[in-house]
Amino acid sequence: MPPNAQTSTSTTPSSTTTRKPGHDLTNIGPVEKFLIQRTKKGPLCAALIDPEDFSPKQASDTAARAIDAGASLILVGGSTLANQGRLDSVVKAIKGHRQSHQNHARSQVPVILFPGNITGVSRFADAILFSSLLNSTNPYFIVGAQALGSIEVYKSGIESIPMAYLVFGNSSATSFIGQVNGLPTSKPNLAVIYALAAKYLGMRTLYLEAGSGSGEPIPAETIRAVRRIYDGLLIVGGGLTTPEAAKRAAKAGADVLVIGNLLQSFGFEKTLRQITISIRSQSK
Ligand code: 1GP
Repeated sequence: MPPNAQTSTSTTPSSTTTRKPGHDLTNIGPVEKFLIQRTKKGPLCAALIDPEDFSPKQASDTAARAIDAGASLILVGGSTLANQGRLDSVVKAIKGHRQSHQNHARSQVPVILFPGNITGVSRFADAILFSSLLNSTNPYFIVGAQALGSIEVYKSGIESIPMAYLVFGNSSATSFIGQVNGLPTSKPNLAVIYALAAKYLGMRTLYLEAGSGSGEPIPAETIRAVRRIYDGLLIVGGGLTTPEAAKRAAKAGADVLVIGNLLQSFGFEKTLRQITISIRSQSK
């Protein structure tokens, strides 16, 4: 952590600050390494907790149940999150539960921020998907929020994973809030040119987002087309609620499948377990 990280009120990092893994452009941090190594063996399932939908206790219980059902990472965030204190409480609850548990699998699972705005930063997380919403029409979501939020990331010392975020369609909360020019699901070539831009800009992770609760997950054809030209970590989410849909996405080349909405349904573990088993069958 940088000197005076927790006490400084300055927004200017000290020039004498020692470099830490998360701040070094040439150094990939431990969480990203973990993801790269694990996804080399096969696709992973991420459980997405939106602090707007869960109390800290519900979040930690849900995360624990998701891990027991086979989730390999926990994402925390949402597009309408306004209360950073709530985010801190949720992240702490999930990590506290995880660390106090004897179950080795649970204690190994990283808790990663998936921010929709500057309120999405918590120093208690293991890493942050530091993302740019490349197909937003508003520069705030491409780089403005990132500049405003960057100092909190710096001060916290948490690992930053550079990510391009691409949103499909125009009817999700994410597309509305992020003011996106939604990518058409039926035009894989448009996704491909954005994915190439992400690659050439050095973004090591790419998230194809259909929108939470979408009735139309990202088509396999689009994932396949992007996979052909993008060799970084490929995350896919939105509307993945069945083992069949998850398997299609994994088979098409997704490295990480994000499951959000499903976690709010009673007895979600059964379906989540089927999902994690079905994507494991795509092991490389
Ligand atoms: C939303 O991609 C994620 O940002 C997850 O989508 O809630 O539909 O699973 P669901």
